[in-house]
Amino acid sequence: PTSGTLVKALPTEAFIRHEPYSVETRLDSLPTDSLITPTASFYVRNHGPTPLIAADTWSLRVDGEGVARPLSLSYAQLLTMPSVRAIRYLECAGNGRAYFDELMHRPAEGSPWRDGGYGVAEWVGVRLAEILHSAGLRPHAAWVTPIGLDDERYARPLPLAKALAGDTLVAHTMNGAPLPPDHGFPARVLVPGWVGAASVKWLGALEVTVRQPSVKMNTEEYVLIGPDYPKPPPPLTTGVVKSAVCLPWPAVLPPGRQPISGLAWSPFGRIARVEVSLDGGHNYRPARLVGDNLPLAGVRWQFDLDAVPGDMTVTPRAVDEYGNGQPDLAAQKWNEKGYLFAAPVPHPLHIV
Ligand code: MTE
Ligand code: MO
Repeated sequence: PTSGTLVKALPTEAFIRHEPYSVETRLDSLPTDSLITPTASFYVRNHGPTPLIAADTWSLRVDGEGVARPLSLSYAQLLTMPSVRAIRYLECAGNGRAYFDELMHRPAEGSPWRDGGYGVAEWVGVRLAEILHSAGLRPHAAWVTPIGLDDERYARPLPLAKALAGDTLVAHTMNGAPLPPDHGFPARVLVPGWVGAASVKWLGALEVTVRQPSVKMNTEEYVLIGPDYPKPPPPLTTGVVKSAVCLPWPAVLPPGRQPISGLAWSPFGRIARVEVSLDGGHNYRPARLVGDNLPLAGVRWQFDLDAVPGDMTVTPRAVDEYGNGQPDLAAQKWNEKGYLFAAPVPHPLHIV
């Protein structure tokens, strides 16, 4: 049986939320001297109530036809395994969904997120590879499906190569503390560079199989449905290069010269440059990169704005070290569920 029977038996008071909880990081409220999003400000995206799981009765089951020695790890065992530390961002696939409607005038289904479905944390965890190897991977193993202990048994299959990648983790620590319940206590998967949906929280099992299991999160949700995408709709994997302005929406600013700050990030590596347009995306000028610039985490940028009374927009766009950039709005593909919005966004400013 799955260790998750424990959760099913909990009374409803055990949930710290009774409705699916989704909140954006307020990029305008982040400390500017660090790339790390404080845990209390880190966006949350839950499909159901938050389970509150007791660490002392929790276990992680590793089994399936793809492993020779199925095993079960306790929380104490997980904590004593060799661990790695990684500063990585998570971003919801639906981050920026509001802009399909607001900028492309083609609404998409789902919550109208702007840019705050993004956060950077310092994670500590055990390499998923280390756990899989200790269960004895069989030669024909090809898929690893992490399964969550939340009500709907949230699951997202990972191809073996991605599961074995060096920084794919079973994370137990976020910004120096155990994961809070909303972020997956006692343990979650972290799949850097992939959409947040791949980073399964409240991890209860890892099932290793030869074929790709068919789960809702790969066939119905987190798939790209639209005229520009093949059928059947492909599941989402890698995220997109993004940039955002760290100001309220809209921002009210005084006239005069002043620094405007923002963030940019890439699922492939480091950001190489950020440019800013003041004419809605026709002409761009370089912005300065400031502070840490970390691969698969992000960088902060700054731009000196000469603000004149009236309405203005600031539109950033970023390019990473491999030349991956943001598509023009005209090249942004639309999809029904509003995933992977990547075009530059004109951020509205009222100068008074
Ligand atoms: N894992 C489980 N078990 N249940 C969920 O609802 N939501 C996913 C993913 N992992 C989810 C989950 C989605 S869509 C995202 S974007 C990230 O978790 C959000 O992680 P966070 O809430 O820690 O920011
Ligand atoms: Mo998400």
